[in-house]
Amino acid sequence: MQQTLIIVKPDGVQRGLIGNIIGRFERRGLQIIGMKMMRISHVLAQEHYAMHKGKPFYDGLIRFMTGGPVVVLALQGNNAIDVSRKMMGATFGFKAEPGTIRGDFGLSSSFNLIHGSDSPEAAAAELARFFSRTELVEYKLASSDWVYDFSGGQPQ
Ligand code: IDP
Ligand code: MG
Repeated sequence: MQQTLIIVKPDGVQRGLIGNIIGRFERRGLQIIGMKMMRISHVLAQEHYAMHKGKPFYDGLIRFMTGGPVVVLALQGNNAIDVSRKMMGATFGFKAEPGTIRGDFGLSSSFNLIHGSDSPEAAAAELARFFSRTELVEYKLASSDWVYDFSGGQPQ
């Protein structure tokens, strides 16, 4: 089972979309193993978006991500990283397919509602960046026996 880090960005919080966005991941069958509301500090935002430093949108991105509270989620499930990225949709809202989070709620290139890790390496680093070990909760999700076929021992 793979884990990934999701952030409902400040626009998602302020537009009242927290529940809708989290609900989509829940309904898909992904397990929430960590969740909190927080304000991202300047230092944390710079660390999280270090790969974009120097790009024209970088300063605005840091202002955006520190401009209001966010909700961070740790999700677990089969192919959680790829599945979540597909559910988010393309980076720019005006290009994202309907049915995706950005494609259903967004039109902007910068205010695009959600962040999701884009690789196993990024997920590991981002989960450690936003959650302490004790904030990630291990438990059996009751629905998992019907989300996956466990008849062969392994989830299918
Ligand atoms: P991603 O969030 O889909 O992985 P990235 O290319 O990693 O997209 O960019 C990180 C974030 O930076 C985006 O989610 C978006 O908020 C912002 N961003 C990316 N490209 C642009 C741009 O061309 N203009 C304005 N903001 C941008
Ligand atoms: Mg990215």
